This record gives sequence, structure tokens and C-alpha cells, in this order.
Amino acid sequence: MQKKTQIIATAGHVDHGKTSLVNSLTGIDTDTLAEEKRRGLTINLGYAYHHFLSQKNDKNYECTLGFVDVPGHIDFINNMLAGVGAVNFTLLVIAADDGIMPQTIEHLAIINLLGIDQGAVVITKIDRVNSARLNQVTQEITELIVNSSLNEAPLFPVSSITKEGIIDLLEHLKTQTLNNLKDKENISSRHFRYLIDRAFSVKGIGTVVTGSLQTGIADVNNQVIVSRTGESSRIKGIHVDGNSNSNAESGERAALNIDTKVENIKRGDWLLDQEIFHPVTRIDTTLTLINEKTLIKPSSKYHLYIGTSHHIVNIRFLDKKTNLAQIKSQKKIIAHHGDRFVLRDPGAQVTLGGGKILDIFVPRKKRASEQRIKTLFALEQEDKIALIKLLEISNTGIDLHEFAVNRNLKFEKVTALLTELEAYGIEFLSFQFDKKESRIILLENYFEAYKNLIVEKTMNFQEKNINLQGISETALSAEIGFPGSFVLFHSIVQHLIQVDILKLTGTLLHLPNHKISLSEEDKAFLTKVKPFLEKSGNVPPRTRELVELTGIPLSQLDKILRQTSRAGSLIKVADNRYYLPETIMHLAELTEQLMNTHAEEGGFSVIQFRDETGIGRNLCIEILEYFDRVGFTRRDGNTRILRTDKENIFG
Ligand SMILES: Nc1nc2c(ncn2[C@@H]2O[C@H](COP(=O)(O)OP(=O)(O)O)[C@@H](O)[C@H]2O)c(=O)[nH]1
Ligand SMILES: [Mg+2]
Repeated sequence: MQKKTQIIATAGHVDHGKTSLVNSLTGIDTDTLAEEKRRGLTINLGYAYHHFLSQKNDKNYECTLGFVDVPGHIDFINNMLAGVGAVNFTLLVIAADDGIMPQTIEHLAIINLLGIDQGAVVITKIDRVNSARLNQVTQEITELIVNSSLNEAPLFPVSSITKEGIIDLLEHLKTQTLNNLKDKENISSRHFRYLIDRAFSVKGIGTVVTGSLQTGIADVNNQVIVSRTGESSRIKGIHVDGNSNSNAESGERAALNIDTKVENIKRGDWLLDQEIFHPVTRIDTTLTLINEKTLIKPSSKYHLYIGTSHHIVNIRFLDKKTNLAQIKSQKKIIAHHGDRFVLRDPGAQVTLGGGKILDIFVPRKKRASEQRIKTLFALEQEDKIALIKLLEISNTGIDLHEFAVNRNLKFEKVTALLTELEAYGIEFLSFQFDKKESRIILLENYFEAYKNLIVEKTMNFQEKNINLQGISETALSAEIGFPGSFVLFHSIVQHLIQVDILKLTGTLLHLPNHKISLSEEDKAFLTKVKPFLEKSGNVPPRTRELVELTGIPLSQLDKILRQTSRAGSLIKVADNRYYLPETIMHLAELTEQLMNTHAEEGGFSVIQFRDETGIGRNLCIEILEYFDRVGFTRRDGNTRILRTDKENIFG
């Protein structure tokens, strides 16, 4: 039988009858703590379930109404935020006798900031008032909600003492559950994300967490990441309100037994798929203030509530005219596009505002440039529109891996979006990199503009430097002032080589028809020098040694060596050492083998390179530094890694 679940959080002022209402609806008392009993007041989140079978269009459904009962008292607003932070449906509870009170207003503001637009308003304690009072309070509530996300929510007058109105409310909630087409999209297109509200240890079973699946599916034996530590952990068992299950889906609450120490987990942490684990300290967001006059000071520390977690952050508006802001947190935050947050003041006394996460990949520079603001506006849109708008404005392309992680999209979903874009006739190029499945897409128009510029600059260079074979990739990139990443420029150049618009000789780029002919003198020189270089293999003679071997005077030899290397016939590795291109190619091949052997360690050292090639250490360093310069390798501390295939650099 198909399942349908609706998780509902209560909200409203203390003593207005939230806990009694959940009890009337489910028969369960959620105030279970001794202190809660003694004080007659909810402190921590309480959970209660109501199960029922239902039918729709001749189909049977196993349905669950899950209630998260939150505290109304101002002292426990943290817990209230954690409760509503995990749901998309709320019951705003207001007592008929008291009417609208401070936490009624504050909780409604929070619901509004969290963008919760599904829910009902429940007027409780109607047994205590006459009909005139009920009409009056109904009128006041209608006026209160009109400008909030609950403006379309129905009103239910009830009494938990006489049970008047309870059945009507329950029937309404049941219908809502059935109509709530469980977000199939959230299950098929998005990775597993699970928000933790409790963690404890059970004798003989181990660590158990309870919480809600925000997206995706949990299956027994899945490996998931524990956000606090980044460690991988196995799901050993799944309980959906009391019953052992083989899986749980987006929208459901579930208890998971996981293979991790309980000390590693707290309320507010996440379990998530490895693919989307990306903790950050800077996030770009929208920010709406409840009171427009509130001054947000970049130097103040604010309280940020997101999901079921709490962080101390700095926040600043990126642009005075917009509602775009940047959050900076000392501790890492787990968030994804579209997540809502609430901001409270430095003393954690008042709710100031809230907003929506736009981007967890914040650029290090130009954080509030015109281009960045445009990008953030594009990011406000839903997936497909955002992709189209980003393509239009991104002259440095869109990194699809980042796009997918930011939005918690499976890569298949991104690929499907690209197919849709193509069907619309939007033309773009897709450049693939070594990182698995990662790609940058670039609008055709931008590519064309770069192509024309590259051809023009290469031609100019050739005209000005008639005795040079071509221009290096780095020089060309600087020449056209390429605004994007090294990898993107490299990919564009590679693409132009493949379609015969550019040609690579040695490490120099030129137009295909461009050839420089060596002077007779240079040719004679090469014929004379080449045998010495060939004979000496991986360690060619230094310039001074060549003087002795060839009998050509140093100053003259130096000049000809430089000239022939500019023409691409020799490669200058150090000031006093020139290599034949084929020897460099051979060393590059050894380097690739070395990289393969040491892939697991993440790179190779100078010593390993020395042992592989049999070349002395000092010369090894010179060769590797040359490889770094031309973009074949990259140094990272004591190790080196390959940046690209040797063919891309050495032709
Ligand atoms: N007369 C009357 N009292 C109620 C009703 N609902 C709750 N109460 C009482 O109001 C007090 C606070 O209720 P509780 O559910 O704990 O409120 P909460 O703080 O919003 O969870 C308790 O003494 C309840 O018995 C109602 O519908 N009618
Ligand atoms: Mg309560």
C-alpha cells in the first residue's frame, strides 16, 4: 500500500492549548519530561502520531499525521525554531479568551520567514468564551494573518475540554494529508538529506537519531555522512514511528540506528549523501527584516537558526537596494539552496528577520560586484529558470558540479535540464574536466567572442614576432584578459585545437597555416647540436658543456639556443639547459606513469621522480618547475599532481 505522511508543527503563545490539542487529536501526551509535568509547560519538542487508512481514486493509502509539539514560552524559542524549522505545515494555536499574545505574533512572523504556507489556525478554549468574544477574536485573527504566509489558512474553533470542533479539524488534516501528493521530485531528483532533532544511545542497539527526511530516501545499509565530523556511517536500522522499516522517504519522520558514536551527533546536525556534503562558513542569502528600520551591523554577532541548528554569525547586506545578504559563520554550516533561516538579535531576545539560502559557493573576491548581484538574482529562480538565466549572464560559464551540490540535485537531473535547454534552442558548449562528472557550460555567444579574440590576438602576436613559432597558453590568456578559470581557458583552447582553429607546436599556440622557417644558420646549428642532445638522453649537456662539445663560442651559442627554442625546435627548461621536444615528451610520459602509481597518495615527490627518471635531484627540480610553469603539473607542498594529459601541453 502506498504511504502518505504529513508532519505538522504547532505554534503559538504559551498556555494557549497546543499540547492539549495534540493530545485531543492523537490521544498522546507529549509533555513527557518530569520538569514539563511539574511546570505544566512544554520545554522540549514533543512527538505524536495518528495513523489512518484512506482511499482516493480507488486506491488505498496508509496515512500518518505526525505532530511536532513546540514550546510557546519565550525561554524555549530555540526549541520552537528547531520544531518548525523541519516542517512545511503548521497549526497556529490561539486561545479564544486571551486572543493574540506576543508569541502568537512572534511565531507567526517565524512561520512567515520560514515560508511555511500550509497550515490551519486553531482557536482553542472556545468553552470559556461567549459567541460575541469568539466573533471578536476571529475578526482580530483574520486581520493578523492577512499579510502572512498563512493568509489562506482556514480557521477552526475548538475546545480540548468538550472536544467541540476537534473532529472537523482532524478530518481537514486527514484530507490535507491525502491531497498532499508526496513530492516525488524530492525523492527522485534529490539526494538523501536528514535533519536530526535528537540523538541517544540504546542498550544493545547503539546510536539512534530521530529526525525528518527533507529529501531523498534512506535505505538500510546506505552509507551516509555525519555532518559534525564528516565521517561516513552505515544505516543499520530504520523505524518509522515504532515500526521497523526497510526504508523511509522524503517528508517522513524516522528514527535511524547508525554506526557512529553518539557523542558525534547533536540536534541540528545532518545525515546526508556524500555527494552533497559541503560545509561552508560563508553563504549568500536573501534577508527580509520584520521591521525595516532594524539596523544590521556587520560587526555584531547574530543568532541564526536553520533547520534544527543554531549558529552565531556575522551578517551584512551585499547591496543596499536589494535584500541580498552574506552570512559569515565561525563554525561550518550545512545548508542548501532554498533552505530558510531565522535571524535573532545579538541578545537572542527578538526575531529580526529571515531569508532563504541562495548560494553556498561564495566567490572569494568581488562579493558584491554588479555581476555577482545579477548572479544572485538568477539564483533566486527555480532550477531550470536559474540555469537559463545563469547561462545568459555568466561569461565564465557555470560549474555544473557546484550548481548541482548547491541545489541538492542529482547529476541525472542536471543532465535532464540541459536536454530541456537544448530543446529550447539555447546553444552552449559543455567542457568536461578530470573531476568525475564535473563540467562547465558556456553560452555559445561567449564562446564565439573568446574564439574571435583568441584568433585575433594569436594573429597579432605572429605578425609582431615573426621568428617565434607561437604564443604560450598563459601569455595568450593574459593577452585577451580572460576573466574565467585556468581550466576553462585551457578547455576552450583545446576545443579550438580539435576543430583546427589553433595548432599546438611544442608548448606554443599558433594558427594552423603559420610556420616559421629556421634560417640556414639555425638549421645547420641544429644538425650539429642534435646528436649530442639525443645521445645524452634525459640529462642533456648544459650550455657550457655544449660550447666544449660543438666549439661554438658561448655568446653565439646562447643566442642560437634561445632562437631555436622560441621556434619550438628546442625546449628551454632552465637558463642553461635545453631539451629536445621528444625527450620532454618521454619525461612527461614517465611522469604520467608515476602519477598513476601514486594516485592513491594523491601525487608524487621529487625523490620519486628522481628514482623513476634516474636524473639528479637538482635537475629534477628544474624539470618539475618547468612542468608547473607550462601547466602540466601542480605543486602542493611536497607532492605534485598532474593537471592535464601530456598531449594537451606538449602536442
Ligand atoms: N477550558 C479549556 N482549557 C484548555 C483547553 N485547552 C487547553 N486548556 C488548558 O490550558 C492550559 C494550557 O494548555 P497546554 O496544552 O499545556 O498549552 P500549551 O502551553 O500551548 O501547550 C492547561 O491547563 C489546559 O488544561 C480548552 O480547549 N479549554
Ligand atoms: Mg505545550
